[in-house]
Amino acid sequence: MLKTVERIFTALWIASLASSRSNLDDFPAVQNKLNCTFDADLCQWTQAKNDDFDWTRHTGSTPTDGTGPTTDHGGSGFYLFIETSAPRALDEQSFLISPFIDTWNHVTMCFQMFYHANGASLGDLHVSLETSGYVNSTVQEFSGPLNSSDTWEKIAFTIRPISKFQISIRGTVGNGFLGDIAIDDVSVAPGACPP
Ligand SMILES: *[C@@H]1O[C@H](CO)[C@@H](O)[C@H](O)[C@H]1NC(C)=O
Ligand SMILES: *[C@@H]1O[C@H](CO)[C@@H](O)[C@H](O)[C@H]1NC(C)=O
Ligand SMILES: *[C@@H]1O[C@H](CO)[C@@H](O)[C@H](O)[C@H]1NC(C)=O
Ligand SMILES: [Ca+2]
Ligand SMILES: [Ca+2]
Repeated sequence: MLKTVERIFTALWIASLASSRSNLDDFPAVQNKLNCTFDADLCQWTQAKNDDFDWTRHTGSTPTDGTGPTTDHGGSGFYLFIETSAPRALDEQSFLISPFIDTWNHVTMCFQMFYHANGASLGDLHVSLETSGYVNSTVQEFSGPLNSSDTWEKIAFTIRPISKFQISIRGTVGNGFLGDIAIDDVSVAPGACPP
């Protein structure tokens, strides 16, 4: 009797291990969840609802002269930006959130994104990797450096998640309407980011 129960539990344990292994995202699945040019849509990224406003998907120049890009990073597609004209106010925030990624512990990958920060009253751009589960905290983050040149700049940081995670991109409104901050071409590649 005991032996049978033991066997059943062992079988159940092996089955659950096998199913949790097959549920993990392999690297192509991770890229499918994170890579996005924003040219057609937001891919699998979503607009947070419990924040102050949404990212705007746009092509060409932003509506306000003196801020924002004139084209997307690719040259003719779409990008996302925070429109900082009225009714936006100082320190309001918008979050773009990736799907949850569940992959092998300590898998190393390089997260890359382009941003454009041009204007006299820029707020802040903050990219963070958030874990879920036991600890609800930011484990890796990137902030700025923003500057006022009319160019697309690259952000790249190495990710080594220790559990299920998602990436959150936060744009914050600065002190005025010349603060459009744009993002484009989010992607992830295997291995650490090149130095
Ligand atoms: C974890 O973060 C989420 C999203 O910010 C929040 O809704 C939730 O309440 C947090 N949970 C805990 C235990 O802090
Ligand atoms: C802005 O970015 C450009 C391109 O990377 C760089 O050459 C320049 O030094 C930066 N300016 C400031 C003030 O950080
Ligand atoms: C994701 O982006 C990486 C880096 O740019 C690229 O090498 C890879 O082919 C892309 N994968 C998918 C599924 O789009
Ligand atoms: Ca684009
Ligand atoms: Ca929002």
